[in-house]
Amino acid sequence: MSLEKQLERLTKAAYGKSIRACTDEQLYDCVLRLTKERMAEKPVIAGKKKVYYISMEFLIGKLLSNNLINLGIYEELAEILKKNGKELTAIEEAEPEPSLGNGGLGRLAACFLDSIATLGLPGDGIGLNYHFGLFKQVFRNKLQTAEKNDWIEKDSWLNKTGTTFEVCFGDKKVTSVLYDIDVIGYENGRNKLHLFDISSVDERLVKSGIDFDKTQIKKNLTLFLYPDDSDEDGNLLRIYQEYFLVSSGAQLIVRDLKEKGRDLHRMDKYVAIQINDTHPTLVIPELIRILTWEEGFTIDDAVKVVSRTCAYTNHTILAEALEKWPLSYIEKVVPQLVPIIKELSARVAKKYKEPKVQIIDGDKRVHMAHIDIHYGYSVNGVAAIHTDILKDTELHHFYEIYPDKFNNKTNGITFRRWLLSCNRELASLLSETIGDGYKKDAKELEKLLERADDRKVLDAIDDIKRRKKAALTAYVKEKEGIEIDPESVFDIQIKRLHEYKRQQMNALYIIHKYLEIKGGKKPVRPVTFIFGAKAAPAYVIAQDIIHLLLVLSEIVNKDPDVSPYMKVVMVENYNVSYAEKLIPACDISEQISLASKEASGTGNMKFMLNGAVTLGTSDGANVEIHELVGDDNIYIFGENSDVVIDHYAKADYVSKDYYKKSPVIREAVDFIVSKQALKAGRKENLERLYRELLNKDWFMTLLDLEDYIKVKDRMLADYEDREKWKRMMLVNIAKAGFFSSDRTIEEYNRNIWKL
Ligand code: 26V
Repeated sequence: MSLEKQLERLTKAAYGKSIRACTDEQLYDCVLRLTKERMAEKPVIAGKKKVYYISMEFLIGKLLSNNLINLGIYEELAEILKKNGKELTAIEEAEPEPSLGNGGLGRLAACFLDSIATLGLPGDGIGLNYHFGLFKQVFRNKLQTAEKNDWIEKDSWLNKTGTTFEVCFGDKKVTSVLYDIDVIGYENGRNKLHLFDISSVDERLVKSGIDFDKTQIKKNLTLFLYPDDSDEDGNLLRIYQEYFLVSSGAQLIVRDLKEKGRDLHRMDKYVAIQINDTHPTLVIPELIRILTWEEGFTIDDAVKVVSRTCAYTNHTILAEALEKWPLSYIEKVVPQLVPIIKELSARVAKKYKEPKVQIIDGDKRVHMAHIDIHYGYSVNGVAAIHTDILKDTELHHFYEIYPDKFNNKTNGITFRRWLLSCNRELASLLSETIGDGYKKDAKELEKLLERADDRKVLDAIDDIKRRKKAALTAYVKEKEGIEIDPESVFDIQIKRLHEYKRQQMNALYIIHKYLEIKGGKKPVRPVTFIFGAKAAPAYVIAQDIIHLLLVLSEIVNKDPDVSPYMKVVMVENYNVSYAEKLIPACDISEQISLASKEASGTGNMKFMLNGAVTLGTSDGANVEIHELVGDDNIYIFGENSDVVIDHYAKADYVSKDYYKKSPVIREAVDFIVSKQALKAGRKENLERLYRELLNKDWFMTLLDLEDYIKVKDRMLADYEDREKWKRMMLVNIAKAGFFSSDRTIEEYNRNIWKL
């Protein structure tokens, strides 16, 4: 049936109307159904061996545009709608965003599913069907507040499967219900994202905001992504969620193997399980439990085959982010796993005396990553520098025991979403200039280098940037009520709020610039500083940094001496959909984490692909971006990871010394508690932040501030050399091919999964 007929049939059936007579919301509903019908026709990707990517988060974002692109019907549908007086982009706005992840880790999982299907590899995601995704951020009195964020409508991408499993928490039994979302590869077949839900979930448990009774597990288990884990009930709920995920997932995997008549003793020949950070680690003891209790395996056989099946990805070296659960908590939630964990721990203790590699430590805490490393066959970091740090310092003792398990898989992003969908103009220009090949083989972007001196191509890239900046200007006006200058330089920092990412350093630069302008030193061109960031509700200093940014936004934007030269915008409720509008419009990509702390970053790759130039530290994937584009096409500043790691080892970083030494630093830091700032903001928050910077500054903001100011100023000056800048844009786009998640997935498959 023609696409138009199919859509017409759907609008008639659902609303008794023609396409033309439907509202955008009604059309979204019908286009959703149409897309799902088309996806269901795609063949399921099959093969002898399959990977299961198991993760507590899949930050899939809106799916309509991507699915249409991958099905190859985006343009045709847009045409049909246009003929009927409708805009596909307006219809896309009606889709709610499934924010089933916190940030990079969850978004990576979503990009990977796209690439696995695009490469035609058999691979499914296993996750949880949170009813409320990451909280909706609302600013009140220049402070972040959190509201619940629902995304499941009557019709959604979820398909009911009819499959259920029983999950036992000790002698408490609950029912796990499986929903599937189809994952279509770009011009390829279909895999699935399996999302488990608890049958007894009750949304009425939510009181105001995101508060709910954390003890009512049967009602709350799949209500929220990452509940506040600052108290014991929150921690226990987190373990309930983790076990619910892995038990449901393990049962699904075993059922699939048995249905296909596979010998479970050779499970590793048919299945690879990629464990996304330590959150799903319990899948290891759970599989061992199922094989020994239900399938008659000896413990030795079970341990052997599970260890050959599971592989672990580490996503952070931050100690506070590495899960260490008190054994007593696990005992409370899943007592049936405790003897298995103890046995796994005892086997390690018997073989290795080093305290740092034990599974259960002296305080009776279970180190989840240690289970993964001892009882998995692969351990990978997510960027070259990150993997090196794991080998050399954080996991050095493990590296000595298992050198062959360690490997690097530098992260990537799906170009379907982060270029073809979010920047259709740039994608068409690239097709005209170098052909369509880059869509399937991202390395072909390098062909663009041959045109690095071609005026027409350079101007065309610049022209697209202008159009994207104009579009963002209008959007920011509508959403935030702030007027920005589309001719200004757009300097953007969008990512979760965390001290190690150092949004506070950017804020200090803004203060510095503000004071310079007040002192009469006007920049040649205005600058617009844009931020987007959510902070964990219990993370106090992060809330204070958001407060400072909102205070600065008011002070700067309302000051008639300054606002013609600079503006500060903190966008509300930054999410994937907002990112898709911000990234194509960016000139300066802020990647300023303290060296050694950002495992990889993936926003840095998205910006580069869309022609922004990076201002960054030698951290995470910035290091590889630097290697690819060369010194002339990136702005690197700050101390490197060796120096930083050394400061931590010697505990010799004293922020106050930097404050005392430098009048520039002093002036900027003091402004936080100036009369002017205290008038616009809250004393409690600003003073706390000020004290933190002076007395602690754990992530060494002041260490790099002067260099940051210097290099950022140089970068802004270079922006005025328009020809030079355009060339930098082109080189960044041309070199971004390495960061396609297709490349990352090919590497995972070649070295780890071997599908
Ligand atoms: C978690 C937590 C939990 C509470 C305390 C503070 C804290 C800080 C960081 C984290 C991050 C956990 C893991 C994670 O999300 N890692 C991110 O993974 C991305 C995909 O590999 C990578 O690009 C980011 O650099 C890395 O931070």
